[in-house]
Amino acid sequence: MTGPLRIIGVPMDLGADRRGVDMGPSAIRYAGLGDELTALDYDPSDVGDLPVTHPEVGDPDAVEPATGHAKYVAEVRDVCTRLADEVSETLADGAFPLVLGGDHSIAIGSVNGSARDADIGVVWFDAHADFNTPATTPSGNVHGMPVAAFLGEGEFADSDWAPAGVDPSNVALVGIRSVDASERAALADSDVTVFTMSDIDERGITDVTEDALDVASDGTDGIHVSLDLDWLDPNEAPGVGTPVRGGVTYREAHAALERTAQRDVRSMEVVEVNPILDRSNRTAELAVELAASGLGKRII
Ligand code: 4U7
Ligand code: MN
Ligand code: MN
Ligand code: MN
Repeated sequence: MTGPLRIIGVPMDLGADRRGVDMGPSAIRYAGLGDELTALDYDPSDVGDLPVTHPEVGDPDAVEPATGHAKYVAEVRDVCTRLADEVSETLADGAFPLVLGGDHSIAIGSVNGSARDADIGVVWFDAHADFNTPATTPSGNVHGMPVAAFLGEGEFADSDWAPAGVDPSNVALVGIRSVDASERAALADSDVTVFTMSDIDERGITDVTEDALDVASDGTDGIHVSLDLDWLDPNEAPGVGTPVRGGVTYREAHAALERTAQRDVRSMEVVEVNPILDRSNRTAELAVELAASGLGKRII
């Protein structure tokens, strides 16, 4: 890769319970993202942050699609629509879109934008499956739903949240260790490929990542990489709202992103960094390092 790259901040916290994740884009920039990308020979430009309504202003009870519970869904939809336009324009201009979250609900926008003029695969590095729907969610939080949303699962069927250009057989979840019972059933019925932490224990991170990248590459024009920082063990990445013990190590995370950089990566997002819960901006610094590995940084 290298070449023009556009940084798109999305200070979204409407899809999660913990306030503070809206400061993620600032913390990631402060951790030196721009300089790191310039050192990698990218030509980064920063479009700033998309405007996001504050929770005090929005309507937590808005429910859409019609059944179930999805907090702030109207505001999330509005932000994701604008983000999809921004990502798709960035690609049309020949630049690489790097999206900074914000909670993981923004992936609905990133994926819709990346898939607008292409068939894409998705590699989802996360502790969670993010496969709930408004009817199955235990929390009502949209950051637990983006994969179901962009694949048109359940109440998301026939909605404009599901772009034509993403086939479930090209979606791979990696490092999963927290799955709700309803998500487990829905995943078993779907063509999504799930690589759990146990798969990583048994087969090692590089083999598992290569398989996930194969799933996402098969017959597609490129890969969208979605990195939720709670993918890592909380000892490594304390600044996240929904930590789950037993995540990947620092080295495993880099190894996975280094493999990823060898493939046809079309767009990327780093999400769920919460500076309020962090220690000395450690998780934001990690986000910068991992983005750099995913964009081609090598030790030598
Ligand atoms: B994240 C959860 F119930 N599954 O739906 C839910 F455990 O984007 C957590 O991966 C979702 O951080 C976590 O609320 C969303 C819960
Ligand atoms: Mn806010
Ligand atoms: Mn997530
Ligand atoms: Mn997660």
